[in-house]
Amino acid sequence: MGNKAYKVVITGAFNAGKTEFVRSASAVPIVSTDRKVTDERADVKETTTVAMDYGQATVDGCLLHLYGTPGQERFDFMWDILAREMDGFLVLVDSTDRTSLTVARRILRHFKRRRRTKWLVVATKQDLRGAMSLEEVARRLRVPAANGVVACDPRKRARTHGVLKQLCGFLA
Ligand SMILES: Nc1nc2c(ncn2[C@@H]2O[C@H](COP(=O)(O)OP(=O)(O)O)[C@@H](O)[C@H]2O)c(=O)[nH]1
Ligand SMILES: [Mg+2]
Repeated sequence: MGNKAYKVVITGAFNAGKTEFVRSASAVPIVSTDRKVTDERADVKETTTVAMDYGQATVDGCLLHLYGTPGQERFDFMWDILAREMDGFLVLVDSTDRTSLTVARRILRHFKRRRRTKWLVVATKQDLRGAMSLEEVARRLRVPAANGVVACDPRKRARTHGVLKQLCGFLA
């Protein structure tokens, strides 16, 4: 008996919306490790994830353990720790930040190599001016069209749960 539980990693570059995603999706208060940004990116946002975000969501009867990663590569030692035993992962992409796609591509490759598992690319900030289309995100990430890129405002629970549902459909 009992529901299935899965470990899902939420990754992506700095400022893509990973912490917001875990926060809005989670049914419990998240465990967060945001600290003051100390480098030149302090003008982009005040705090950044240095170890992980943790939250839990129940979607389609599955309990999902959500682990958000740091985006900055100097904290990438955490990536492999968080990737252990994962059942699936999401790569979040800030649709307004074309320069972040190089890092996003590297992150996608890194996590794909860690474990053969299901993954989705999630394009955030589609509501903002200058956002890339989903097709452009896919092209720049070199993701096959069949794999698809889904749009999501990570601040909205209905949307984050929609994305998790889609991932769960692959996991089940
Ligand atoms: N307008 C808008 N803002 C977003 C969206 N997704 C994330 N943000 C904002 O982008 C900023 C960075 O989000 P955060 O979760 O801290 O990014 P992280 O570095 O990936 O953890 C926050 O101020 C979010 O509210 C979106 O879809 N639309
Ligand atoms: Mg964060």
